[in-house]
Parts: sequence; C-alpha cells; structure tokens
Amino acid sequence: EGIPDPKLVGINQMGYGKDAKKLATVTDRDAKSYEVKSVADDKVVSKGDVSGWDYDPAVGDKCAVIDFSDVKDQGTYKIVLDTGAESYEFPVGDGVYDDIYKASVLMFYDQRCGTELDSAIAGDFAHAACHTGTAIVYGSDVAKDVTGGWHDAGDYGRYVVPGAKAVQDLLLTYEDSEYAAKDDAIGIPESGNGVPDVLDEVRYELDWMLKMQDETSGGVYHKVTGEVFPEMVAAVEETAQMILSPISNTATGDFAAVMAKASVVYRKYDAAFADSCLAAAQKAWKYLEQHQGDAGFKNVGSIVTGEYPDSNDSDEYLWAAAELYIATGDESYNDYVKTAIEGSVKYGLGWADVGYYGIYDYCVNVKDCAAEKEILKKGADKLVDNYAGSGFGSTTGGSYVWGSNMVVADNGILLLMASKVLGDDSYVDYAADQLNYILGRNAVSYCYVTGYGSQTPENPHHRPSEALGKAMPGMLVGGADGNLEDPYAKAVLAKIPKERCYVDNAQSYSCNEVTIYWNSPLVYLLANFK
Ligand code: G3I
Ligand code: 9MR
Ligand code: ZN
Repeated sequence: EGIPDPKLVGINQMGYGKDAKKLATVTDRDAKSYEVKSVADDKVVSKGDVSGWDYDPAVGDKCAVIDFSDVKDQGTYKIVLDTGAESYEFPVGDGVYDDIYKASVLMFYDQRCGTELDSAIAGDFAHAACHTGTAIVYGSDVAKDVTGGWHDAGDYGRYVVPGAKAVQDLLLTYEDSEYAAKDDAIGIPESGNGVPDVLDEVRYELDWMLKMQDETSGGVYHKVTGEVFPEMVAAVEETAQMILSPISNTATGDFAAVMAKASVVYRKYDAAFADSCLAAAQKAWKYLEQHQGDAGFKNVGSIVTGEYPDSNDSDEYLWAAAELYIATGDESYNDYVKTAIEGSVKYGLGWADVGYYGIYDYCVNVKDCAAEKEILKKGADKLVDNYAGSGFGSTTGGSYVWGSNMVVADNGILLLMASKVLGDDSYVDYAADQLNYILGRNAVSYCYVTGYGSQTPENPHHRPSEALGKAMPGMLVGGADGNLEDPYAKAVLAKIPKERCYVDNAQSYSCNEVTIYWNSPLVYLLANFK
C-alpha cells in the first residue's frame, strides 16, 4: 500500500474550542490567499493572505502559517486556498474532544492484563483473563504472582519503567484537570464507585507494581515478559512462561516515586492503600541507597523483549526523593533533592528522563523552590525556541525519534507545567499546538489517534488489533521516526524528510506501534484542553 500525499493545508482534524488559537500550515507553494468556509452553507467566514514562507528541513518543504483564530462560531469548516487546495473539514465548538478523551482513557482498560475484559466496554476486544500463571524469577526456580497491570504496548510485556511514566501522567491528569478529578462515569467497571475513574484505572497498574517489588531487598523487578515477543496473537494465546527480569535501579526509582505520590493522592479515598504505597516507596528508597552506582539494566540471557535501557539513573533518584519528601516531609529526602539538582541530572520528560516529574511536583508542593522553578523555565523556554523553527508548531527541535509523538505530547505537558508553576499564560498556546500536531496539523496529515480524524491509522502494530483485523480505537501511534528503525520503514521511507517518516503499516513497529506511556500524555493534554 502506498503512502498518501499530505494535505496542502494542515489542521487539527478533531477541531478547536471556540476561543482557542487556530493555526493552519500551508505547503502549497503557489498559494497566495485562503478562505475559511462554513461547510453547511459554503459561506466565507474568514480570509487572508498566505505569507511568511519558511523552509523547514524536517518537513522538506516551505511552510506558511495562517491564523484563523477569528473563527469562533460553532460549526464545521474547511480552509480553501486560491489554488483550489483544501484542508480536511473540522469542527469548532464546545466538547470537540469529549469522545476522543474517553477513548484515550478506555485504551488503558483495554490494555488490562490478567483479568476478563467486559464486552460491554471493550466490544470486540473483550477476552478472558490472560497471563494468569506465575512468573519465574530469572536465574532461579522461584515462582511469583505478578498478575495484573497493563500490557505495555503492541506486545504483552509489562515493564515497570514505562508503566510508572504512564501512572505519573495519569495522576497528574487527576491533579491538573478539574474535569478528570470529578469524572466517575467514563464507563470502566469501577465507574460510579465514588473514586474518579482515572484513579481507579491507575490503581489497576499500581496493584500490579506492588507485586513487582522484591519483599526482601525492596528492589523492583525491571519487567515481566516471555523470553521472546509472541507471534501476532490475541493476549490469551500468549502462554509462554513469564519471566521476571532482574531488579534495576531505574525500575526501583520510578516505583518509589509513583508509590510515594500515590500515597498522597489516594489518601482521602483509601488510607490503608495509601499507607502500603508509602511503605513500599520507603523500602524501595532503602534499596536505592544501597545500590548507588549500579550499572543500568540490560537484557539478560536469551531474553529479547523490550529493554528500556537507561544508564543514567540520577533523574530517577531525584524524582523518587522529591516525591518522598512531599509525602513525608522528611528533610533527608529534601537534602538529596538539593544536592542532586546541583549535580549532573537530566531533566527531560519521557520513559528514560523523568527529572521534570520530580521538579514539577516539587515546585507545586514546596515553597522554597526558586532553583527548581528556574530549571523548569529553562526547559520550557528551549521548547519555545524549537517551536519557532517548525512549520507545524512542533517543539522537537527538528529531531524525530521512535515514539516522536510522545516527545511532542510530553513537551505539551512540560509547557503546561511551566505555565502553571511560573504563572505565565504565554506557554499555553504552545502546549495546545503540541496537541494540534498530534491530532492532524503535522507533515503527514494524520490524526495520529486510531479511530479519530479524517485520516487515521488503520494498521497499528498492536497484537489485539492485528489478531482481530481492525484497529482498537483511542490509541496514539508512535509517529514519525527519521531513524528508520524497522525493516518495513527502511524499505518504504528511505530519503524522506524526518517529520514525514511515518507509515501506517502494522509491520512498522518503529512508526506505528502504540504504548500506554504514549497514550498517557495524550490523556493529560486532552483533559486539560477539553
Ligand atoms: O535518546 C536518543 C538520542 O540521544 C539520540 O540522539 C537519538 C538518535 O538515534 O536516539 C534517541 O534514542 C532513541 C530512544 O528510543 C529514546 O527515545 C533510540 O534511537 C530508539 O531506538 C529508542 O526507541 C525505543 C524502542 O523501544 C527501542 O528500544 C523507544 O523509545 C521505546 O518506546 C520502544 O519501546 C518498545 C519496547 O521496547 C517494547 N514494547 C513496545 C515499545 C514501543 O515500541
Ligand atoms: O512486536 C514487537 C514490538 O512490540 C517491539 O516494539 C519491536 C521492537 O523491539 O519488536 C517487535 O517484534 C518484532 C521483533 O523485534 C522482530 N521480529 C518480528 C517481531 C514482530 O514484528
Ligand atoms: Zn495479559
């Protein structure tokens, strides 16, 4: 199958709120002017010149940005250029993200492992409980119950490091979105129980993570998977022996951070659970204290499933210390934070770089945070610089790696974090443009969420979808990867500019897989821009 030509006018295919800033990107070099037309009556509601062309090397094209923020009335519109080229149709109005928000949260339910999925919720993706056996601790004959949690991605592995990132994004969604903080009707089995659904869903992962901790040492196993990736089969059909890969510092640090945070967030709903989260976090910290300087995780033996390697654990230590300080008020954790931020800690957001999670929560919860605020401001200002060099409002700085859509979405979170902590609204429109990119204003004109938008991924690298022959809805795919990291991408995307290195084919796991920690920043942004 071929790669479709991008539209010559790029917009967010899910549409815009009435008062939102509205930008479109034109790549039709002959265009001189545009009209925004109401689809219902073909009336021109706004018009202007197309000017200010700039070459964007990541796109491989000249781009011009048009601003049609004056279009505020509820309706369906399209942008038409004087050359005849048109954008996809898009709505303006209230509630344009309601459905996609719900679907992006329900994705987590659909990824639940070790439990029966209800057909009233999961539809055709319902299945009996999967991965119900015990796992063997690698290199021993010890069997352990580690059932539960979410499948990571298009594979069925369960990995602590990316799981913790997804948990954090969803806990932040609860804290930072008034809507998510109240929503108890999303349609999961726990809906209506008086606990916000986003917390119920996260609890499913936390209960599993607690089982991943070694009771003796407090260290946390890096992952539980088979030895190899399964064939493209349904979850219940992966019956290979599950193996617990060795404990790692990054898994233990991330675990300590989210457990400490969970002890704060869940306290008013379930104090006993909050207590056990805090105890687990403190025990994990003890392990970390004794294992400073340990080497980063590497796959052992003949295990070849996702590695999530990360040789720098200083940011995981920082994050854990920050959350433990917030949860306990114990100054020894604060001392660790203060020392760490003077040292060589990476501050990014992502599965490997978690420092900003700690920095942000520290700024929100601790009065004496001038240094941390400064770090956050630096990170956000760098993204604003990157934005200026992009034709489609992306903040990745011209780099498109495996899971670039996560980078874009995480940058959106970071910009909102800065706006909140620094009390500076000017970051908000940049953050919104990260969501606009994900939902269609990008160099390939895909709304990158399955089942949504005018052009949407239909062939994700996702075993449940492939086994059924249709895409599960509400999943954010990885997106453009200029490094061409699978054979299919290498074959069809050679010599294509980075931001256009995307193909909607199930074989391309480096472009078209899905993960819980790519969906989680999407949930955060949708909840905040709803
Ligand atoms: O961070 C470096 C950067 O410093 C460097 O300059 C750049 C240029 O190559 O690459 C960046 O590293 C990339 C790294 O992700 C961090 O973003 C690597 O190229 C890239 O290969 C690596 O991809 C990861 C991939 O596994 C392969 O290890 C993805 O982030 C990660 O999401 C993905 O995770 C897989 C699991 O292993 C298995 N389950 C599915 C899941 C999603 O595909
Ligand atoms: O399905 C696997 C996917 O989840 C991983 O992200 C990807 C990279 O680790 O690997 C996929 O599995 C492929 C394997 O690496 C090579 N043989 C074909 C497998 C399915 O496409
Ligand atoms: Zn499972």
